[in-house]
Amino acid sequence: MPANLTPQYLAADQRFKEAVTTQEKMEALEEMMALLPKHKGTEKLQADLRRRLAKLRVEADKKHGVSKASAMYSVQREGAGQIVLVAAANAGKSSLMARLTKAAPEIGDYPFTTRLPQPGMMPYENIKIQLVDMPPIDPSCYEPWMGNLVRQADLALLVANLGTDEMLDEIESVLALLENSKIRLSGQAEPQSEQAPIRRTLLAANKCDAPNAPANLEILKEFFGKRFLILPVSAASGEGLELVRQSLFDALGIVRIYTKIPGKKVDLASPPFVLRQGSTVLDAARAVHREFVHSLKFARVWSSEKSKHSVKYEGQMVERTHKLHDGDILELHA
Ligand SMILES: Nc1nc2c(ncn2[C@@H]2O[C@H](COP(=O)(O)OP(=O)(O)O)[C@@H](O)[C@H]2O)c(=O)[nH]1
Ligand SMILES: [Mg+2]
Repeated sequence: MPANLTPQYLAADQRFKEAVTTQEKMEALEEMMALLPKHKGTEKLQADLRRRLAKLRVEADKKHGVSKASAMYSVQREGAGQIVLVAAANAGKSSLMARLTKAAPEIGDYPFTTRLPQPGMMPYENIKIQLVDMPPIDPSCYEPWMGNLVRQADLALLVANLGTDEMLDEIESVLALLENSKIRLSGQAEPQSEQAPIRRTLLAANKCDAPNAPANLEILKEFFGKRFLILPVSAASGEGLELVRQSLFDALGIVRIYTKIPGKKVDLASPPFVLRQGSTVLDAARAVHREFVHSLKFARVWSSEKSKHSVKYEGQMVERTHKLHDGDILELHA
């Protein structure tokens, strides 16, 4: 090292050695280049710094590129829950997606029209639920990001094609591919296991309008009726769509809670707070405002006309630990 380096240069050199991120390293190197006295004796060092900086820039670009790609294959959660559609090619995922949401996915009677995850919002009464259309789960195009999306979602909608005699093989193949990625689809909300995350799943039996559909539906029930709730549906005719919508909401395991100000009427048209089933008054208070967690003295509960719970509440005082039901109206007293 040349002898005439300033203390400032040596400090920057020290920062470079301690830097962890590429960004920090690049900043330290740039500073060193600026502080380095430019003369014959430092030419080799100048060249060395330039080379190191160039290498880091390439590294940073690469990293940036990778993060852009992974962003393309992940879906920002929105709404009251995230549901992924999984199926072999041509089962009618994209057609169902178009029917249930306002998204406009590509639909084709040739396979593999959908290459990226396509989110769309499904309205359900006064809330919106996110559906994510996916490329077919097929050995020829399966990629790890698809499994990751299924793993991260709240629920999966497995789509069977009642219009083909390959129906069972297709379903088996989808289940096997996911299980290879350590994801098990199950009709039950089973406890999670370490080895294979279990994704709760409903089975949509699509194309129930097809000529061979009744026979195939019987076969499907025989093989998968115990494992999954089967929902016959037709994206083409619209038959069964309402039941799919309703069943997806039910399986998400969420409750909608309305709040009212003491002495005022509740506004059931305003968006509700969406909480997990089993949530308590305290959980709802926390969702309304963090401060309530400390200041909450008591609460009153009413059942709204939207409530399907057998017990009707009419303003009873309840404890913080009281469990809420879908459609409940809550008045919080601090
Ligand atoms: N008969 C009938 N055809 C359907 C139905 N749903 C989708 N299709 C057709 O099946 C083909 C594949 O549909 P698409 O939604 O692209 O399937 P994806 O590959 O699972 O996304 C298209 O030709 C659709 O028109 C249905 O309910 N009944
Ligand atoms: Mg598609």
